[in-house]
Amino acid sequence: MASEQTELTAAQKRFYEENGYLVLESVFAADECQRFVQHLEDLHAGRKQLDGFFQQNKYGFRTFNQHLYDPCVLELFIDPRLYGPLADCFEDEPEGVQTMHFYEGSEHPFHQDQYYLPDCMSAWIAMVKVDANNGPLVVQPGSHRRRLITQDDVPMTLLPGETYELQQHNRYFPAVEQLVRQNGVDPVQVTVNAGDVILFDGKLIHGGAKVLKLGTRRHALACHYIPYHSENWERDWPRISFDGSRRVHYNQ
Ligand SMILES: O=C(O)CCC(=O)C(=O)O
Repeated sequence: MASEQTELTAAQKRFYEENGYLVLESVFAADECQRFVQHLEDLHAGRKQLDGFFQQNKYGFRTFNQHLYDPCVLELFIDPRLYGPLADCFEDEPEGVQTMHFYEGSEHPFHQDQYYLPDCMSAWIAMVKVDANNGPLVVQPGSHRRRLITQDDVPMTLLPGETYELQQHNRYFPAVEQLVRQNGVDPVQVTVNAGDVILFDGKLIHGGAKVLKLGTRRHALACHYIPYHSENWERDWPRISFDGSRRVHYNQ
């Protein structure tokens, strides 16, 4: 059964503020997750056609901003069950800005999402059981209250001959690794069941743990949001409210 929680309890809010993340159990029901996984597998295998469907093989197989062309993803992205918890964390209206659907564990090195999307936070929806075998999220608790590495610290501008991947691997990820050591707190793996949602702060240091059972599926939809009053939006795709309305710029 999916839970009907509309806002966070005081204890959940305290945990989120202290640790920078929080697991909400059974937000989505098992049959909702199964239908979603089947949809994604049908698209992957070519059994279903969808205009715009595109998978990247970058930190595992994944799609990027599928909500912009797939109503199934959009529906989950702005599902009313996510609204209360997100609004509670932001203390503002959440607007959806980005999705990534992961077919498998990403093994993504440690990073902070606000390096890429200022002011953001995430709702990471597990569509299957995620444990040590298939590459869970790994987080450094409390790191959201320490330093944020920004593009002023590690510019995104590429050096001569540098690719984006090299910028990340040679300059950005090492800077975050150093911060992990400075923060001095042991990272933890967050294991969850299908239908659970991990909320996490955009300053929290996190990544994808090593996949122990190679070839296993790890369907998870990573949803990113920014507060309605954030002026930090420079992308050319829309900010989407939970009523479905869209705007591209802050002042629209
Ligand atoms: O799902 C993962 O393994 C990584 C997700 C992530 O890094 C993100 O959503 O920012």
